Amino acid sequence: MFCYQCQEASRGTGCEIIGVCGKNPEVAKLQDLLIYTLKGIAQAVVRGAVEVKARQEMNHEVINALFMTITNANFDDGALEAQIRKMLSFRDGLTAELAGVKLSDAATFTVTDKESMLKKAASVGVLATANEDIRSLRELILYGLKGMAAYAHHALNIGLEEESLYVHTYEALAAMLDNTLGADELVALTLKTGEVGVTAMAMLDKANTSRFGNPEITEVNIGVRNNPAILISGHDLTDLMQLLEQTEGTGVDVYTHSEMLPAHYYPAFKKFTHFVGNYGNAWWKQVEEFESFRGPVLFTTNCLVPPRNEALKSRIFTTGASGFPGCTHIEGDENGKKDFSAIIALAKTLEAPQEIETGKIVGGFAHAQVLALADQVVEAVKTGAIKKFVVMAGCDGRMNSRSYYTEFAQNMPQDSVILTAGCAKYRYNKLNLGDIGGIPRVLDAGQCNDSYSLVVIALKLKEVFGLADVNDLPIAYNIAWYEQKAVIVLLALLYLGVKNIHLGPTLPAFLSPNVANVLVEKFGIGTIGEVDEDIKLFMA
Ligand code: FS2
Ligand code: SF4
Repeated sequence: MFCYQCQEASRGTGCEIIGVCGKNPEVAKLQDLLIYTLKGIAQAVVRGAVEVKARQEMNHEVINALFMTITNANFDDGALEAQIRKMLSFRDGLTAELAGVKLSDAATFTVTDKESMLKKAASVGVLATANEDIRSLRELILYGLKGMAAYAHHALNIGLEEESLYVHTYEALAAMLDNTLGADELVALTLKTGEVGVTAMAMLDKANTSRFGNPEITEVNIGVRNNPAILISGHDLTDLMQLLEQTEGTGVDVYTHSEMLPAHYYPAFKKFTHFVGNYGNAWWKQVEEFESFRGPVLFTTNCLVPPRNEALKSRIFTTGASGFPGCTHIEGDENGKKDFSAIIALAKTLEAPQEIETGKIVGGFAHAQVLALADQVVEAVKTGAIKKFVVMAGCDGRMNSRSYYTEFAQNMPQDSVILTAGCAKYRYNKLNLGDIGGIPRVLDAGQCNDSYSLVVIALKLKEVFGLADVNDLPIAYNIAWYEQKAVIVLLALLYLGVKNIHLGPTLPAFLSPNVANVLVEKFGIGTIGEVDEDIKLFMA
């Protein structure tokens, strides 16, 4: 196996024996073959000038397949094998219609069983591209597509989709098989991927807010009640809605974990009195927090950490693109309806959660809420009460070096405000950093996809202050990344012209020195250093 798609890639270069995330070589190889199969489909679509709009089912499964390969989403070899077979059948149905179209191996290879899949996978993974710069750009685009696919998947669950996203996905995946494309063409394709990333995030924002209302300032309880309960993690709000509807009146409470926290900010979820609060912290703390929670856990997406014992495994359920062998997976019917009765029945037999914290955290500062406070915010900037905003969106992770973000937040000057989204917030959202004239110093917009809200806010401020360039605003970008959704957020920001983004705690292993140089020279991308020095730099 070779994988270097996330920030925790072994030794900062790549996982080769087993993933730091727990992904085993078999799963890694099946994911490689699944991606290769998608490239074959994409080539057939592009070369055969296939009408994308007419391939709804295939489009949806391509998005689902990409999502399944995101870090910490799916560790289930059986599910990946089944998805490869499904995609091969789409591919073969498609190529059968394209007589005379010249296609390469990705569109024509055959496998019979898992063994032949693993054999084939060995020659089609990341390292199959020999030139390290081309490989770097191809993987940068691919990881952006994976992140975009996750957002598109959530929007689709609410009923929204955009043909242009599928068209770009096919074009970009097909381009990865085209050895005539050089670095310049791939850089252009990278920015184009950022553009469709903006489209995907805007679409998901529209889907979420039209279905669940606009997030509003909310105090979220972090303590517990004395009822049996279910913990829901991941990002999918339609799964949460179904779980809340099915648990209503059963005596079973529901709590969010990690990236599901922002669900509390939406009006549609507030009506459920058994939707108690948020339990715990970012994804990587689940190892200990699921023990003390004591009830069942439902994963709607990543980030899943492989459960260490059978007892915990029996309490973990997965749905959507997530999966883990031995954990019960709940499929939806053709209308997306899911039956969570097994989780509810199990919850009733288990103890109430053990309290690990008490109090409240405040969030809900997505674009509509912040724009409703725009006069207050603009006034605070004009009077100098707020001198700087620092966008600290992105992901949290296990590395000790991420304590940088806590220290950074603690030591920022009192006249500065953090804009956040994603699970990165858990490094500082319980610090009680105070407020500036009633505006909290940590403004949480929501999940990582709600970084879109931060962009909307920035563009609005640019307009209000009559600035020509978004980079002239008093906003600095200190983004923490971990998995591929942060990659699409980064590409989206680059596409929108945002410069001088700092990315930490380390730069991606998949950036070759030359590609990293392009990002430094063209976009002023940097990494992080010492907290004190960085604060001086960001506040300048
Ligand atoms: Fe956090 Fe994991 Fe949100 Fe990422 S829970 S690192 O999925 O997408 O962020
Ligand atoms: Fe390693 Fe990250 Fe890939 Fe997992 S996803 S195998 S930790 S690089």
